[in-house]
Amino acid sequence: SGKRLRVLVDMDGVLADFEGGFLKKYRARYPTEPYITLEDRRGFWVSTQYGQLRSDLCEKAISIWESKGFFIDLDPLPGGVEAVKEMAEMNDTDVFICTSPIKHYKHCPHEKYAWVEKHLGRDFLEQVILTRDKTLITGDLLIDDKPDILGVEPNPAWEHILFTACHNKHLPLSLPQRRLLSWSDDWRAILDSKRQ
Ligand code: UMP
Repeated sequence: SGKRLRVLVDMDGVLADFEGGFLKKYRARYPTEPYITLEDRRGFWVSTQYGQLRSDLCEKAISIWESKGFFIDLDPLPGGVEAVKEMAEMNDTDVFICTSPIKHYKHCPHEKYAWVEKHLGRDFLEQVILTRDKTLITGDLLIDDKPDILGVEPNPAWEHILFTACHNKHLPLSLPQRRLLSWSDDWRAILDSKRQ
């Protein structure tokens, strides 16, 4: 009984393989330049770590995700599409995909919608929220691989569940933060823990 559960699910690094897609296209476009393996990734911002490797590599990294085709070509992460479809079918449960587009808006917003249509179906376009400030969106849960989700609202409605990614797996969890290790982990128990 009680009210409906609202789950917000991030896209890059949670449903779509941003890190894998980036590294593959970076190495193809800049085959002689140094790169950072997924094992050596630290910090949410890829551009920052590439800039630390060599200052000019920051803009080379950015050129990859600003290119046409980058976001639509991202592979789904294992189990993510299936989990979101199952979640959406659950009683008293609303699922939204909550994702931040890059400011170079020529391709990214379009391709994020196209990715959802391709992998989740046309009806799922109703569930897409594009925002640069996720603290404004109300929900019970936000499943997201970014460790610090900040914005103008100091007390967001959601509990942030940190989705494990190559760049955050070494971070100590700042209690009481909870993690989802992958889509094979028990996401159903996390949803149940928030139901009234
Ligand atoms: N992004 C950058 N720079 C980086 C890494 C990612 O601009 O170094 C972009 C990709 C996504 C957005 O569009 O940031 C992250 O969105 P969320 O996963 O927080 O929704």
